[in-house]
Amino acid sequence: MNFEQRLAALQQSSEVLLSRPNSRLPLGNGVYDRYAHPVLTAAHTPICWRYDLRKETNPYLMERYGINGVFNAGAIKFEDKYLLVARVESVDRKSFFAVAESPNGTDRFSFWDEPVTMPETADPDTNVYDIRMVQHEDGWIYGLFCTERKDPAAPPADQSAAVAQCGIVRTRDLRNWERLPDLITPSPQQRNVVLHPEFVNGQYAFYTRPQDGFINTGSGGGIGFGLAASMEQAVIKEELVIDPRVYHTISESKNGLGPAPIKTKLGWLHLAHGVRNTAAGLRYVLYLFMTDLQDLTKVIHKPAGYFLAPEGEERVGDVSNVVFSNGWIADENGEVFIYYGSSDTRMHVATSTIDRLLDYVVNTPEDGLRSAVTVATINTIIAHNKI
Ligand code: M1P
Repeated sequence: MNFEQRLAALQQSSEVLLSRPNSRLPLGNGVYDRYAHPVLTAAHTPICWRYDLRKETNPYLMERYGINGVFNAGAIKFEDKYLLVARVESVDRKSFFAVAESPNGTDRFSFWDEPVTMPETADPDTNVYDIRMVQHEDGWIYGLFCTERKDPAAPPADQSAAVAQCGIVRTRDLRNWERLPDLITPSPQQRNVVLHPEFVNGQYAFYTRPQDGFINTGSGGGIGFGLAASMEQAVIKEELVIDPRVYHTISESKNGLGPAPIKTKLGWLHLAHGVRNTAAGLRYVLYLFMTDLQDLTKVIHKPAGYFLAPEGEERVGDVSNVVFSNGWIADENGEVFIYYGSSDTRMHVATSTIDRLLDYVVNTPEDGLRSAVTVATINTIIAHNKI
């Protein structure tokens, strides 16, 4: 294949992928529907990002800078388009953000021309990932993400110790981004920080995930909550854990909030991830819970176990057995698009409705924390079905 033929083949395969329709898988579990294809993969990134397309400088038309994965995207509906602000990871292991848009939320996602050029602070980020997009009632669209830097206290032999903190940007159009100072909290490490969309007592409200170490939560962990007076230098003085880790549950090792919660007539609907350790490594699943409309720190419903766990190809990837969500979109007609990354490799969508999610959250029994309670719960369902 000569240069021209190879270029035509590359362009054609990209066009086929980007225009591929997605179809809802049959039956489902009644709570949500999965789809046949991932919505974003490394192959969805434009070929002009990965290839030098000039024959004089790239006669073999080889990839110059490969993309390893596209996953853990923030999501927002903007100007009638479904936008994903994806975590794109290149072969050098660095993540960055890039916006992809779809006309219907389930297929034909295509990246904007260039990735996001994220402004840095005076202390440059080594790696940025897992952005949560929120349209705040103050008028700005905020992006809260994890910024990771080498741990300055680590001995030279340790080249993996890092400090994770919450970086903050804001925008009005997702093209021009203003970087704000990193969030200051009482915890030495933060990931999975989310901005609440409304003011609380005139302050900005945050969901946090305090932890002692970069990977391990240490003695604390859980989903925290705190208030800050301003976003220009956001400082949380007090963090209250509202959804702690619990022994022998899906979030025994750690948990973290996903996207910003959705306001419903019954309460704030939250999507989060829970992590437990297994002989095969960490297993990440998604779960839902609801907090009180007035008291955001009060969990009023929490169904037992997971809402969505990795299945089929979702189970395999760079970090296998992981589903992770930091983006969902609730449409005016009540439809909900749940975007989730699988195994730190690709992005998927599942669809549901506010009504179905409320039914699930309110009517699913809570975790009884013992096998005997699980059997009793199932026996109650069986008994009702005999009547
Ligand atoms: O590799 C699994 C996930 O690990 C981290 O999540 P958490 O902070 O909850 O441990 C993040 O790096 C996330 O991006 C990743 O998917």
